[in-house]
Formats: sequence, C-alpha cells, structure tokens
Amino acid sequence: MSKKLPVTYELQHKNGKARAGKVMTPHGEVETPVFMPVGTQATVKTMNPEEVAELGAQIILGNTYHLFLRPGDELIGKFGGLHNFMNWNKPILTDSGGFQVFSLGEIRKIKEEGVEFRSHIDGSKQFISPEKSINIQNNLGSDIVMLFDECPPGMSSREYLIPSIERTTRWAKRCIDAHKRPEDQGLFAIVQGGIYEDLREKSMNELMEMDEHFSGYAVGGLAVGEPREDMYRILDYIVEKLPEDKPRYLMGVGEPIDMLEAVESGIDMMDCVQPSRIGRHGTVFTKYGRLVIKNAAYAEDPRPLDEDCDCYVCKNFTRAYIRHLFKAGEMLGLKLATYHNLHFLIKMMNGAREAIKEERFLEYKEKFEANYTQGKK
Ligand code: PRF
Ligand code: ZN
Repeated sequence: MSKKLPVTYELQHKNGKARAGKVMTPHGEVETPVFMPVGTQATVKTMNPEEVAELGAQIILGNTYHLFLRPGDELIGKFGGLHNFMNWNKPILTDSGGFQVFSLGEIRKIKEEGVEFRSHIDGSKQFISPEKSINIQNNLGSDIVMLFDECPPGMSSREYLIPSIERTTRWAKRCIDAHKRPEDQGLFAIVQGGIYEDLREKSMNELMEMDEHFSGYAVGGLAVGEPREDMYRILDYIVEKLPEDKPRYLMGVGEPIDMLEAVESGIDMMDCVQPSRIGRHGTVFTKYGRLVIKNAAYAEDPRPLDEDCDCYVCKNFTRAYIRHLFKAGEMLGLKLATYHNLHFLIKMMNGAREAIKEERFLEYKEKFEANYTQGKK
C-alpha cells in the first residue's frame, strides 16, 4: 500500500464536469476552484503578504528558476524555507523551473541529463536537472512541488512531441527518486502532449503509472501559442480522464474567460503572472472587460476602477486618482492596480465555486462572459 500523501483533495460538489472542493496542505486548506497569485521572486510584486491574504488569496506560487539564481535556495533554506523567508504562512506551490528556463533562459540546450541555459541575470552558464529542480524545491520547502518537465511550444509537431513526452516521463521517475521530503511536500505531475488528444493521453498514462507518488496533476503546455480553440478542446478531452480524487492544475492561464472555460472542463487550480503584470502597466479588469487607466477618457472620472468591485481599491479611490498616479509615475499606482486585478480573479473564482455548489455554473459563466465581452466602460 502507498503511504499517505502530504497534499490531499476532497471533492465537495460537481456541476457537469466543474468541481468544487478542498485541497489540504501542510500549511492549510485551499478551497477550489482557485486562482493562485504568482510571487516569482519570493514576493507578489508590489504587495505585502498581509495584503495578499486580505484580498482573499489562499495559496501563492514561487519559482524554482528565479530563486535558485537569486538569492539561492540554500540561503532561503537557512532562513527556514520560503514561507519564513517571505513571511507567508499559507500554502505555497513552486514551479519546477522547466518552463522558465524555456521562456527566459537565453540559450538553452535540452539533454537527457537536464537543461543547460544562461542566466537572465548575468549570462552565466547554468544547469538544471530533474534532481536539481527537486533539490531546490526541497530547500524552498513549498507545500506543492512541481515535477521538472519540458514545455514545448504550442504548435510543436507530433515528431517533436513524442520523444519530448517520453523524456518528461523519464524525468518524472528521477524527480520521484530525488524527492527528500515526501512526508511534507506533495508532488504534482505535469501532463504534456501539445494539441494532440492521443499524445495527451500517452503522457497522462505514462505518468499515472507512478500515481501513488503524486498528490495532484497539472496540465502543462497550454497557452503557449496554440489557438484558443485547441486549448479548450484539449482541456475538454483530458481533464475528466485525470484521477477524480486528486487536484487538477492548469499552468499559466490567467485570462478570465479562459479560466472559467477551464473550470467548466474540471480544472481546480490556476495561476498566471498576467493580472499583476498588466496591472503594473495600467490595465485593469472590470466586469465589462479590460480598461486602460492612462487613457485621457478617465482624467476626470469619479468612478472606481470597476463599479461592481468591493475591493479596498474600488472602495477608496477614483479612476481619476489612479490615472494620475500612473501618469506621475507614482509607485502606489502599480500597487492599487495589482491589488484590484488579483482581487478580481479571486472574486470571480469564489463566484464560480458558489455557483458550482448551487448547480448554476453554466449560467454564471455565460453571464460573466456576456458582460466581459460587452466592452462598456
Ligand atoms: N510546465 C511548467 N510550468 C509551466 C508550464 C508548463 O508547461 C506552463 C504552460 N502554460 C506555464 N508554466 N513546469
Ligand atoms: Zn476593485
């Protein structure tokens, strides 16, 4: 018999394929479906941890790649791990570095042993193997550790994908063997396979042979340049085939409508840098779609960013004021936009969770989409 896993899932309600449930971790519970803000460099940019909690975040992300390069995972280990280092005592998930190496590393070479790349900080030559990635994540002490995978571009051919999937499976075995803290850090496997149903199934089946070691499954390799319809088709096909008793995580998707589509397919967890990144550039989510706060139209607009929002920012500040902050290059603008955007997605997911429990998810999604695509500002 397999040992008890450190991260577990409880399914509470199903509405179609959409699921409401709870993920239990060593640092507390996470109600799903959930949006997870990204704190790449041991900080959710511009935000105090207290504010991240206050806006309703239940779990945040950290990145192996960045923290390995700076300040170093061993240093963070000396401070008692990432939770202590950054003063965030709720759950943390760390991505394995695979994806970041592919998107940030200037030059990279994939070998059986691992990936060679140049640091985006100082150009130095670096190497991350499956063992190294897990070792870094063991030092960081995250609640959820992602396997080291290869995330090929969205339009990769079958010929490219087949050996890549097989290597990711071999890497999965090596990650399991390298994992030193299976009692308090849960491993999540990552299903790859591009836009091909049969290759997604191949990847999933190979990983599921090691199912006893996994606390959850991620769907990787989506939102990486493939048409939206392909992403929806793959989600619709593969997610329901994943084990019902474990959480399912869609990596790197943060566009509101895509998130609700993913929930409809049975996804429980999502993350994306997008809401904070666009926020820092002055773009905010509203009930009726995105709004670019620097536009002259808002110079004397007394309304909040989103008239439907009850966040700290929308309760206290006008569009005119926030526009002024951006125009003047004031730091508070970056923070207020970030705060509101994160709150927007968290609230949207809270709404989705309630709707699933009350068996009206489809209605909820359709209403959200109708408003969001309407374009009224
Ligand atoms: N693999 C890993 N991290 C990721 C992805 C992936 O495929 C993606 C793809 N959307 C985002 N982040 N390890
Ligand atoms: Zn708001």
